Amino acid sequence: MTFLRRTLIAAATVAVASASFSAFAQDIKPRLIRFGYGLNEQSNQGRAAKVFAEQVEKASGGKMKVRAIGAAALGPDTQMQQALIGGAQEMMVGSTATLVGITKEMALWDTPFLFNNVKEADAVLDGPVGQKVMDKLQDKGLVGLAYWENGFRNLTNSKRPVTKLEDLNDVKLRVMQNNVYLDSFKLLGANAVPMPFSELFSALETKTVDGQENPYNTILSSKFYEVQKYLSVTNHVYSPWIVTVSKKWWDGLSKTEQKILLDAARVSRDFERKDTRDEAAKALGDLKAKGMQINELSVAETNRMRDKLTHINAGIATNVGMDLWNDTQKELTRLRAK
Ligand code: 2Q2
Repeated sequence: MTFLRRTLIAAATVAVASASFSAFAQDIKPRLIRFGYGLNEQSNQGRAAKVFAEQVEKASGGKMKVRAIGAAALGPDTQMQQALIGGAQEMMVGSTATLVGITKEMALWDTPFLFNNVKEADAVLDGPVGQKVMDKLQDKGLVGLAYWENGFRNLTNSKRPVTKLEDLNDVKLRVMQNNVYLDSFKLLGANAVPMPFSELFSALETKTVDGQENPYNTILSSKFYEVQKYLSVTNHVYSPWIVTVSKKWWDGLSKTEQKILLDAARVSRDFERKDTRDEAAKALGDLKAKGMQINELSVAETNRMRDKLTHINAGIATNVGMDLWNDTQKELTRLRAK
């Protein structure tokens, strides 16, 4: 092929691409999106934030730029939420548990042992119940786009292996800033202390707290194995993350721009869930290799824990509303009958 011919073909390709693009190009303005998150860049949260950024840039022909800012450099979850509400920051991903002070319905996801497996979690979160909870954010100045997976939470501490509830008695345990978590671990006998995630590593290191609970992925990526000896497999609750947008800012976007963000949130969600599950499947081996001592809980002890925690369900149901609570139970019964 001659040089001229190659050049002509290249020029024609560009022309076709920009013609199909220009149909909606005027709907896309140059935008800078600050997308904050709390874990580090090497975490499952960081990897998925990168996928989100790439998707948005690709779909907007490079006009919408996402600056993904991790490690709570824009502040812990609660601070970023306020920045979104005020319009000082565009987007974030964080725990649903830290949103409960803004949207009480989010406490539904804090219900201990709500989901038996990730299939149930995906079905409920991506179904009508999950959407209903997400839509509640809009009255408070936030728009929810997708639920990502944080995962099933497990207990670590530096004092002793927790094999029975009594082992928790004098353990100072960091929990998220959320009353359901606070009440749950008090009920289990621990000395529960609410604290933002960004302060957790150093609190564990200095023994300000003895323990914490998070999915395997986070125990690995945040290097908690350096300051925690014991891991007890409790799987006491499934914890979602949620991608949110400042409503103030969102309302000024065109439909095309909004769709680009929603689609990218869903693409990154699918990537993130798979990535998280792949990592979690190998994580126990990795954590053992890093020196952690891991113990399972006996069926009898797991049942004791479940029974105790059942006592807080009535309070959650009242707080999120009986209709929402019953819809969730109905949906779970339907899924389990399949
Ligand atoms: O224990 C926690 O706080 C974590 O499970 C969350 O992942 C953390 O708060 C993230 O939302 C930080 O972005």
